[in-house]
Amino acid sequence: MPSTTFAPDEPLISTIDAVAYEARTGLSATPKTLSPWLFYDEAGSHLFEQITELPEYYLTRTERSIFAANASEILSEAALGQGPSGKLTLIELGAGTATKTGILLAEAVRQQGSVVYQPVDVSETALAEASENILSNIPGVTVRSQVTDYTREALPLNRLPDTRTLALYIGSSIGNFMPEDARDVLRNLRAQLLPGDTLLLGTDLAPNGGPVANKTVATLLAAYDDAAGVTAAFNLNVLTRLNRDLGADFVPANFRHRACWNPAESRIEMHLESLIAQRVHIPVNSSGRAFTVDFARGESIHTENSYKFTSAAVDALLASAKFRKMKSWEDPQHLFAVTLATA
Ligand code: AVJ
Repeated sequence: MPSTTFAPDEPLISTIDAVAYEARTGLSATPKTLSPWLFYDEAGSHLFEQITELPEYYLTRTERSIFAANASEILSEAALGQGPSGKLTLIELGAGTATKTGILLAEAVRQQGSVVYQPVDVSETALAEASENILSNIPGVTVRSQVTDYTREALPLNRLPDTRTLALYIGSSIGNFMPEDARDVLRNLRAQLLPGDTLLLGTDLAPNGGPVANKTVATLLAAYDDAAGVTAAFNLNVLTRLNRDLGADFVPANFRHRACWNPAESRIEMHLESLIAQRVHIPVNSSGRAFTVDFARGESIHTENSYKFTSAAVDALLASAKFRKMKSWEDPQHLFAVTLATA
């Protein structure tokens, strides 16, 4: 599918259709659910950026520190087997504003003189910010951004002879998917890569599950329920989005943010819990007809899963998608892992 452009406050009809479809199917299911991609309208993308800077949200800064400590090794491993005149091209799935990627791009420029960077995201505004950041801070990078839902559409892999592609799937984005879906996303990615291309996967590690003590469940919960209430605002913003995009009449103050650890599934769950018994009207749905949603007091909408992996689980996930693990790096506290695998 070709790249599409739209003003952030004026989504494509097809975006509204997708929002309507999610709302109708998710809110008529038992238990009620909404897909996490709905978080990322302009306000939600901005709130997510704020989350990444919170003291409790260790993920972003920890992954950045792993890149900073190991960029040279990561890039040279990924470039192995490349032709003599070839250069590594970096493509990033779900790039967002690409704040951590700069470290890897600067190292790629150091190693090979220049680099082509292809950020892919569903958010046009995030991509615009990504290219601006990269272009003004790292000379030698050519940015080719593309608005694409990488879970459904083909990746814009522009290949030059002799070059290898390094696909970045970082930030624990894979953690949003149920295990089989995560495997399918990686299989789909691998099907579009050539032998010798590589994947760099960033995963948040499970609490005290592996061979070493790393983080407590309390640390994990705080990362998803911060003291300043930014994550609560991020979660509740999905209701504001449904109001705007579909003309729904959610009163966000009638819901509260809840984060919990599900040890059986090894995931953090985010929910929006209805504080009262209430009925919500949604005038637009995917078949163009209005519908209503009833909430009992205490009933919740499950809005996100964020899976946490042991290093064995990362290996198993990669193997299930037929990637071969090359090497992985962790921070000294074993909070987060970055794994390089070949297609
Ligand atoms: C962007 C999916 C990696 O799961 O940690 C942050 C989203 N949700 N705080 C995550 C998120 C609540 C984030 N990912």
